[in-house]
Amino acid sequence: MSNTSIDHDNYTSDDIQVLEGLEAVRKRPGMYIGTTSERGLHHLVWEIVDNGIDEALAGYATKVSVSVDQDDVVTVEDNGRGMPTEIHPKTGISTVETIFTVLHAGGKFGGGAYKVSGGLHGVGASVVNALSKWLEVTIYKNGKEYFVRFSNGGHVEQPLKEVGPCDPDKTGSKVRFKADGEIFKEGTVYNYTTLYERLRQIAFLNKGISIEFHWLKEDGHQSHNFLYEGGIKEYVAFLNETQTPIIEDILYCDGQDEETNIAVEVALQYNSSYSEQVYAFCNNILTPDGGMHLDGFRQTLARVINQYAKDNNFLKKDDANLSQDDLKEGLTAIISVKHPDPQYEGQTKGKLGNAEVKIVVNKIFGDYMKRYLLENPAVAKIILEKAKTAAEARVAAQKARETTRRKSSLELGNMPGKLRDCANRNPEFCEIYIVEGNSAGGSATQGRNADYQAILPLRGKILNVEKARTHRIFDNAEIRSMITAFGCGIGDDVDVTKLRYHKIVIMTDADVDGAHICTLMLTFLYRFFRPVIEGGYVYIAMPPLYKLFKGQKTLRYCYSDEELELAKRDFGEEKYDIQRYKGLGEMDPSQLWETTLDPEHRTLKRVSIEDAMDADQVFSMLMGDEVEPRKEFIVENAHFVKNLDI
Ligand code: 0R9
Repeated sequence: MSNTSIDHDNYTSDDIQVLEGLEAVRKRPGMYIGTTSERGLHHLVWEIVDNGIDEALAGYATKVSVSVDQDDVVTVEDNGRGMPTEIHPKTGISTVETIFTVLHAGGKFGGGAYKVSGGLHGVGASVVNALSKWLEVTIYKNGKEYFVRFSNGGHVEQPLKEVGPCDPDKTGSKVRFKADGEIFKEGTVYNYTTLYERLRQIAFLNKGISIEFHWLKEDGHQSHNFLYEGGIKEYVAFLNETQTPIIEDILYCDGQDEETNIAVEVALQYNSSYSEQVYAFCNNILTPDGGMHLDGFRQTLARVINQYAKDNNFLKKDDANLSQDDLKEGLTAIISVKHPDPQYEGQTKGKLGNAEVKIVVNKIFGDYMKRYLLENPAVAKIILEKAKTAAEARVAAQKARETTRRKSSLELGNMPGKLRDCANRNPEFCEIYIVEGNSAGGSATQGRNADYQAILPLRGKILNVEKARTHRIFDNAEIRSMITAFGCGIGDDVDVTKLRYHKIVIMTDADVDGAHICTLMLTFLYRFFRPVIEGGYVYIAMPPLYKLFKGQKTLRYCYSDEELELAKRDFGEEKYDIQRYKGLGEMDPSQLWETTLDPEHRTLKRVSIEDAMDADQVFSMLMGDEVEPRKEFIVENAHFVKNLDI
């Protein structure tokens, strides 16, 4: 843990800055947690978990546990030193009350250290308190148990007091809270999968820290303990579970730069696929747009491998270098840096801007990689051969791309034959529905508003992007139609300012095949149009599952089983029939408009980069070479994959 330790010794309660009241947080929660949707709700959990992780990274705790109970009360507990309980000189109240009631109080951690929560969100405990119906803190230290309770947005209800003795060996902090339903209007119900996946990710990113997850809700109790002694090395192994590694080792290095206090960890392995899974993190937060840590990694990998190739006659003196792209094929890697003062750039703040990080990654990863190749010539040879093949394919792809580009110039009239374009030419107002199947495509074309809604029907399944090399992808007619219709280029050439529609809506049947096509589409978009997803331009249409009707009259459309139950309750004794929609094809154009196309009534789910990442994972597994995980998935999800032809 030495490479990630934080010096807390210089921290005194005086450093706490008293800034502003919690009322401001309740007035404009979005300013502090981004959104009050389900995402914002989970943000509260991450804030408190981050504080526990900070204590563990400081070397004082080994465990953080998270529980969610029936009533969506969250409990986070660590076994660290216990939060400070003494009276704070500036405020005259206890330090723990201060950090939970004063905005930014937890903020300044001595300086020179990195607090993982100081990253993208890092708003602190007081914001969680402000947005909670009630919040309780229990502290165990010096053989005593202390307790404080706040309610209604952070008001002290029960000031800190000693409530009894505790086991003299027990130390730690426990925070319990119930999010405030008046702030989180969409509800305070947590999502099992969201919590599970992020907690597992935090455990992967912080080797040796045990993270327990207890889900104590009616839908079935579950407990997990995530503990990875190998950290991101195990993360890479996990990502490659669905792949066939072509080298046995997972390369791993870590180190810290004393001057800047930047800590770097890199793990990588090559597999037999043609796609890459490379994720860069700063202070435990994914940076989807990369930045200096990722640039440093790619640059160093290319530099070291090219040098090795030249030194060992894999490349002749005058041969062109292998490019960074050539080294991407089949690469699975995690780059994780910890920085005391990270700067995030870009519209969505998803890019690490600190230039010094690149230098540190260059040094730490470069030294390691150079030595690894020298000591493992057999592995070096495998990587070089893979990269050389990729370089040849790249030249072929370039040619194919030029041909496609010529064929798909943006001139009007050059649009694909199947595209039913809209009249409006302002992308901001334009939408394109990618529709599964011809009959649904026909209904959608008739039902849409042709001024701003374009329809592109897809026939059959799009090409298996996992197995196909880039240049083959350009041969596929369905894919070419999409590339042309979007108009923004593909892969590294994507320019979202040229995107012809600001809403790309995937519309598939609400059945197994539909889900499969949706996964395929997301994977394709994730691999080749990532900035379009990141820009928030991709949506999934949610067609209704049921119609309640009486004779000719539609009473209500229901978009989920829960909604159906609600409707049944609402209509009570009244007589009505229920139709279950099996596919989009069953709806006539006007119904399709009413339920799925009309902006006034439709439900669209915006696709986040995490959704796309998940789709990509599932997809790799379903399409990859490894049979075992696929079998497991199919057995586990038999109801879902029954008719899947893969
Ligand atoms: C349940 C999640 N855990 C926490 O929120 C948590 C905060 C925290 C902490 C300290 C120890 N454990 C913690 N768990 C701590 C203690 C001391 C000094 N620094 C940190 C100490 O005893 O001297 N703190 C987080 C912020 C603060 N403490 C502080 F600002 F109050 F100091």
